[in-house]
Parts: sequence; structure tokens; C-alpha cells
Amino acid sequence: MVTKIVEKAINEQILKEEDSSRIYISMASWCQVNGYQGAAAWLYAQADEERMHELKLIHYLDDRGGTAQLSDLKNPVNKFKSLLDIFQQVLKHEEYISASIHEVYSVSIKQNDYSTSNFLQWYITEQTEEESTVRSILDQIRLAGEDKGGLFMMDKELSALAAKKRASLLVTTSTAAGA
Ligand code: OFO
Repeated sequence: MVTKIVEKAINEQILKEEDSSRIYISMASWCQVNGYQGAAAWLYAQADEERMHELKLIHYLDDRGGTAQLSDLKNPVNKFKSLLDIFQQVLKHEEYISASIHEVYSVSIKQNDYSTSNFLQWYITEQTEEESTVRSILDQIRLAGEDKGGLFMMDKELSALAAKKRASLLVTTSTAAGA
């Protein structure tokens, strides 16, 4: 059984994961209409991954006798300056999510809820990986600068990364479904 305090902290995180998914869909849509098909594919896959993060938290609350509560979300921004601008915002957002996960972890420790702390370890590791991936994408976009050829190559690279992400999402989803 989770305490009301832990339940509230997880519900706030559920909202943030759902919000992340919508933010990335909005960014993906901008990339799609601005000729960055690879970046769009990566961001759409990232949006699905965030939804998976949200569902994982909902299932956890269900399993521990808590109640998931979905809340209202604000409209995501849909205007961006460039691909660089988008990925700078992705990194900033992921850093914010990491800090938020750490906060939920800290609540679980204060509540002596070691099952939740243990469960949240998966998110802590996931965030480290996500930040690192986005930093390396950003480095490459910065290297390309204004060079159209460089940005084209980067977009192709993002397309390959999107395919990898989709494949790992499929494995995670089928494992979770017991397939
Ligand atoms: Fe990328 O954040 Fe979910 O956890």
C-alpha cells in the first residue's frame, strides 16, 4: 500500500510524463512540416516512450493499492526557431524531468517506502540515458551549424536512432505484456 503522500507525488509525475509526450508530439509535428523527417520520427518515438513511462507509473499505483488520477494539461508550444532550438528545449525538459524523478524518490525515502524507491531506480537510470542521448544529438546539431548538408546528415542519423528506439519500445512493451 502506498501512502497518500507517495500517491500524490506519483500522480504529479504521471502528469509530467503525459505532458512530456504532448510536448514531443508538438515538436515532431514542427519538424515534419519543416523538412526534418528523421527528427520528427525520433520525437514521435520519444513521445510514445513518455506515454509508456506514464502508463508504467499508473500500473505501479494500481499494483500498490493506490489510485491514479489524470489531470488537466496545458497546450504545448508549437512554434520553434530551429532544430537546435528544439533539441535545446528537449534537453532542458529532460533535466527538469530528472530533477522531478529525484524529488519523487526523495519523498519515497522519507516515507520509508522502499518498494517505491526500488521501482523508481528504473526511471533514474532511464533519465541518465535520455539526457546523455540528447546531449550527443545536440553536440552533432551544433557541429552542423548552418550547414544544410550537415543538418541533412544529422536528420538521417535521427531517423536511424528513431528506428532503434521503436525496436526497443516494442521489446519493452511486449515484455511488460508478458509476451
Ligand atoms: Fe524522458 O522522461 Fe519519462 O521519465
